[in-house]
Amino acid sequence: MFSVSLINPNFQTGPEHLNSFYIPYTIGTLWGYAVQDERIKKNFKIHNWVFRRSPIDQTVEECKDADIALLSLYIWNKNYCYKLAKKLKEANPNIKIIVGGPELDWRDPNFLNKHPYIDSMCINEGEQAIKHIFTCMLDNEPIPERNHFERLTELDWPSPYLTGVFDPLLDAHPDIEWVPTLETDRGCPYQCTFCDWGSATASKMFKFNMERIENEINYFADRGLPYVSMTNSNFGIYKERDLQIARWLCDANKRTGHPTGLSVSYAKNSNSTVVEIVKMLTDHKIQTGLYISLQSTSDQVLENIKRKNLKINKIDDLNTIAKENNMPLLTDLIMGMPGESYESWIQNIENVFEQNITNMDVYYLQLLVNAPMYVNDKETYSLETFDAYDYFYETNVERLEKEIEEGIAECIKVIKSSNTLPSEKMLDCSLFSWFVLGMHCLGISNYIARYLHREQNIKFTDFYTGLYSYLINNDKSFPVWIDEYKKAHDNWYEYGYTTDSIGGIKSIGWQVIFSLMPIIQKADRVDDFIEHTANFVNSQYKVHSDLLDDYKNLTSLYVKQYGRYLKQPVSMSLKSDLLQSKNIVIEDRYEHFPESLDLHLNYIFYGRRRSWALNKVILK
Ligand code: B12
Ligand code: SF4
Repeated sequence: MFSVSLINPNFQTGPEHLNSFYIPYTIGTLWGYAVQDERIKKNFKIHNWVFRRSPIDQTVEECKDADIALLSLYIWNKNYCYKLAKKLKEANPNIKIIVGGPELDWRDPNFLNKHPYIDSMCINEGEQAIKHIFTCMLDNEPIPERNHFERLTELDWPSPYLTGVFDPLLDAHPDIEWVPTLETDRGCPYQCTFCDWGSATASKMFKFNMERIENEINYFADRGLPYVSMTNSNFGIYKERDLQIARWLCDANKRTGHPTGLSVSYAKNSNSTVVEIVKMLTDHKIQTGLYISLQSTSDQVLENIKRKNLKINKIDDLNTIAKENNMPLLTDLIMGMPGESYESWIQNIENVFEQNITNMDVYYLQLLVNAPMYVNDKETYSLETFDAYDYFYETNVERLEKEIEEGIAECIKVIKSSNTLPSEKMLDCSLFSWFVLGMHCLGISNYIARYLHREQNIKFTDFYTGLYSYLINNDKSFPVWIDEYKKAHDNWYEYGYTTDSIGGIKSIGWQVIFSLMPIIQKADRVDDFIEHTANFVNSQYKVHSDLLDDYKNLTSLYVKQYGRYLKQPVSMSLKSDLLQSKNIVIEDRYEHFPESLDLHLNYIFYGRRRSWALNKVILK
């Protein structure tokens, strides 16, 4: 009998207090495929699971008596896995070390020389490779050093959830809020250059059978797992099938109360099905709106990253559909893409706001080692990167420094500059995004900016450029925060993480861009910034004082402020045409009232996609 260590270590995910970890699905599904073979089933058993980054020596102890270690390499665990593999081999020279996964640097011809403790590597899909390796072991044949199989076209092996593969693991950790992965199909017809999905992009899609999917959803719900993470590249691409899957998710929610959340990537070219799915999921409160990854609105950039001509780029069509279906539209943009300039970045923001989309995320471009952009485009666009650690360690500098010392710290290559965006311009893009994310997307100036755009044709980005200068000259803290932001940003670029605070808020590398509202709220200065905005508008544009009064009174209630929660709905009569409606009611969106300011500030960040920090304004 051979014993196997199944290793896919991860960081904790989501808000700290939830103690959430991903179920190690990938390695479980490989196991599920292999044990279909009766000989393998009889002769191989699970020695242990590794799903989190426990201290290496502890993990070595747990795994060292196994005959085989299967390690799944992702960007979040590669260095930990290499170190673990090396130490395992030292502890047990007979153990067979097998690696695979998207972060495997298989293009490097010296890979196995660099990592002599690895016995075998598997490129791209791993199911057939594992089965082959296990069979070689049973037949006493040497294991190939390099395995590369054609993709599977029939995805019909038993689910690791349904065959109970994970049950002992889940049962052993009742304190953990487990996150399951739902895989309903594999592959993607597109080839976005920043994406690293190995052989699965620019390729045919294959499907898992529906019975398996329905039963998996029920398994998650019956276990009370609140959040499901889907692997689909294009959910909604198969109309009937994907609608049915969404229906099952909703049915499960109705029956058990779970799942209550879902992460999924929608089809890029079939808007109507996607909208139907999202409508169903939002009606059941599993999702909060139509989330569209725009990445950029610039034709040139979209062409450079091979995302042109996708229907999701038609933001105005999407907005119309979202409106018709009374569904919030959410989007994200990626900063620093090939061909993006400061001007085109500002235009991106204008384009998004013009569509009345206020729920927006901004991310920095990441370069993944196996992504076409890294392999082919780095030189063409002079893409300079730095190693960012904060994605995994957040502000836990102590842990990061310890892991750097141990040689197991994980990082992501994040864009620093390109031939169209020198690093000082990148900082300008970042600062402007920080400003509009705080002021517009989180409510302080949103209603008045939209009014001016609607009634006086004022460009959003002109309005915000003016307001930014006004605040620099008229607020005592704002220029200080900007200096602190610049310093934190510089340090992030230089060291890959920061320990700086901005306005008393600890900044975390990439999350810094979302920090303005928490900064303002920590200082209890929402009303000051509303007042500043009103004064700026008064000095710059022709508007009636009634309008400014309405704007101030409404916004003070619209922004959810700690200690001033709307435990009852509030009715208001407006004197102006700010909202084109005289009577309104404002109420808390989720009736959720955290007991401490720190929790409140945390929810501003974690709840941003579901507009947690914005009270609901209902026109009567
Ligand atoms: C779910 C998911 C997540 C989850 C976490 C998942 C988890 N289990 O921990 C969340 C949402 C947290 C997440 C976050 C991120 N993710 Co993610 N994520 C995915 C997603 C959608 C599915 C992964 C999955 O489970 N797939 C199903 C398995 C079965 O497929 P697979 O991973 O391709 O595995 C096959 C092969 O690689 C191989 N294989 C894998 N392991 C092994 C091991 C052995 C021994 C063998 C033989 C073979 C083998 O066989 C498998 C089956 O054929 C993928 C995209 C995708 N659709 O795959 C991205 C993906 C894995 N994520 C990616 C990235 C970049 C990120 C982020 C860095 C994004 C960001 N902008 O911050 C973060 C970092 C997370 C963090 N802080 O730790 C990249 C990974 C690139 C890389 N080189 O690792 C991917 C590929 C997305 C992409 N298209 O570029 N992610
Ligand atoms: S980003 Fe999404 S759509 Fe683009 S290639 Fe990757 S999986 Fe496909």
